[in-house]
Amino acid sequence: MNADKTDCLLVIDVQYDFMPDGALAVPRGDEVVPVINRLAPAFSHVVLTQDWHPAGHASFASSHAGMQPFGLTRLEYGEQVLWPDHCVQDTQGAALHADLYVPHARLVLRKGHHAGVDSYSAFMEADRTTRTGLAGYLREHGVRRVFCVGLATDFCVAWSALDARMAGFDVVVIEDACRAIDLDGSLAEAWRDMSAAGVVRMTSEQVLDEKRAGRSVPNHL
Ligand code: VGL
Ligand code: ZN
Repeated sequence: MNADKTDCLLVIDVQYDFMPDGALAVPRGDEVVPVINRLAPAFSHVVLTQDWHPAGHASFASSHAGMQPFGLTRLEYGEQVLWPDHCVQDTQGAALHADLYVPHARLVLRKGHHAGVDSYSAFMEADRTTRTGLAGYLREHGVRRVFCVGLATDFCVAWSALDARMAGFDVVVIEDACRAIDLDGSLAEAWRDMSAAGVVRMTSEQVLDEKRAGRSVPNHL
């Protein structure tokens, strides 16, 4: 049985607005691109996501009078970090990085398109009710294990990894293929939550070694 058939590489939000000179810059965010380009050929199944907000989105500080980026507010569904305007639909900042080379990616999933609801997670929106459909898609294709990479480790990657666990998948986060925003300790908290949920942390070299050996990567304990 080829273990690769039940694996999916989930490439999260490798978009210009999350690059070092982007609107919501992730420090060294551009460094994930060559790492992901090395990883992707080892996976037959690759899914990409795009943060994809309408102008005036509820997660933008500019949509709330008197609020500044990186502040907190309360929306109908709970606390929301307010961000600079970013990844507005069909803008250059929302485009995938042109150097990302994954020609065999099967699906590009756009998230965060509901004006009043954020979606860090590729699986479930921030209201914790609305599903994106990704879990059903992956299940229909026989995927059992999801490898998460991209931006940002402590927001979209972590929320996607946690929701993938919740949906019953084995989950690996490939740490050197991610970069973090790290807002008030959010990175340490994200790793704590992911470890507690049974998310496995690996390096890209470990994953590529396992793939080359044709062995399956150890699952969560
Ligand atoms: C993200 C904040 C707001 C991310 C997206 O991709 O991690 N973070 N929108
Ligand atoms: Zn966003």
